[in-house]
Amino acid sequence: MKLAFNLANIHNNMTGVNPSVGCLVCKKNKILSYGVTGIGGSPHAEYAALVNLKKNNNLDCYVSLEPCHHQGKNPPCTKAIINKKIKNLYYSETDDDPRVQGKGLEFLQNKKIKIRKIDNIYKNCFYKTYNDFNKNFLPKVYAKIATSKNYYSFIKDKPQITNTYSKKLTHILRSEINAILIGVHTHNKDNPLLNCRINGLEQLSPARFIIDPNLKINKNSKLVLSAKKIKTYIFYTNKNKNKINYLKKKNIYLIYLPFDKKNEQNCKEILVTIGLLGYKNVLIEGGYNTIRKFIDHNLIDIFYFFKNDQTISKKMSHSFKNINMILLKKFKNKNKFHQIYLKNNNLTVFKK
Ligand code: AOF
Ligand code: ZN
Repeated sequence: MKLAFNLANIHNNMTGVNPSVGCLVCKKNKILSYGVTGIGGSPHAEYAALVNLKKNNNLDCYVSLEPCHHQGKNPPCTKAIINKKIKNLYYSETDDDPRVQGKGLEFLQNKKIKIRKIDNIYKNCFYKTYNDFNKNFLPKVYAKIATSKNYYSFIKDKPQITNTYSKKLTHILRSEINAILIGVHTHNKDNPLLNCRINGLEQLSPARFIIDPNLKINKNSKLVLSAKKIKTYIFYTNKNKNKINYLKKKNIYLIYLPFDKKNEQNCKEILVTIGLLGYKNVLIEGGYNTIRKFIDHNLIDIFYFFKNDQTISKKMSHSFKNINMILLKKFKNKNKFHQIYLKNNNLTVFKK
C-alpha cells in the first residue's frame, strides 16, 4: 500500500481537479502491473494498471483511494476490477466525492470481491485536503506577489522584479493549481495570459477568473483572445449588454455577482462560486486591492512573497510594505508564508 501511495505521489498536483491515485496488481505478493492517475486526470489509476493485464485469477489489487463507480470523464474503475477478476481489493483512503462515497466498494462487495481497508499509511497525506474540499467546497487559496526591495510592485518596462527562477516557480505553481484569480485593473495593466508556460505542462494551465464588476476588461487582451483555448470566467455586477454579448462570443463564462452591503463583490462568495464549479484550489496573483481584500477577510491559506534586491521609484506603484507587515503577524507558520528573496538572479528564502 505504501508503494501505491508513492505511485500516487508521482503525479500529485498534476492531475487537475482529480486526485492522484496509485494502484498495484499483485499475485502471491509479486507485482504484475501498476498504474497512476494520468497527468490532467485521465486515465484513472486502476484502469491504467488493469487495461493491459492478461487473463489471470486470484489477483490482489492495492489502491491508495477507494475505486470509483460512476461514469465521468473516465469509465468506472469497478468495471475494470470485475473484468480482470480481482479477488482481493485493498484500499486506504475514502473518496468523499459525492459520486463515489462507498458506492464502488458496495458494488464490488456484492460481486463477492473481498475488501479490506488499510488505514493511516501516511498521516496528513494529500487526500486530506482533497476530502476537506469535498465537505465544504471551499478551494484552498494561494496568493503570490513580487515587489522591489522597497516593497513596490512591478512597473511596465522598468527593472523586472521577477527573474528566470522566480518565473519558473510561478509557472510550476500555476501548473499545480486549478484556478487563478486577478482583478481587472491588474489584467488591463499587465495584459497577462496567466497560463503555465513550462514545456510539457501547458495542458495543466489553470482556469482563469477575473473580478470585473463594471466589465472594464480590455476587449482585445491576450486573455480574452485565448478564452477559446483556456476556460475563462468573469465575475461581473453591472449589466452592460453589448460587452456581455461580445465576451460571450469570445467563449468567456460570465458570472453575475451582485454587490454586498459594503458595495463590493464579496470575497467569500467568489471563493464559494469557484469551489462549486469544481476548482479545488486557486492562486490569487494580484493586484494590490484584490490581495488586500482577501487578506483582510482571512481567506488566504498560503502566501508567496517574492522580493527583489533592487529599489524602484515609488511613482505609479503600490507599496506592499504594510501587506508584508500584516502577513508577518498573521502567518505564524513559516510553511504558509514563503518569503523569497531574488538576488543576483538567484533565489534565497528569507532568513527571519
Ligand atoms: C479512481 N481512480 O485514479 C481517480 C479517481 O471525471 P472522472 O471520471 O475522472 O471522475 C473524477 C472523480 O473520480 C474524482 O472526483 C474522484 O472522486 C475520482 N478519482 N477515482 O477510482 C483514480 N483519480
Ligand atoms: Zn476510477
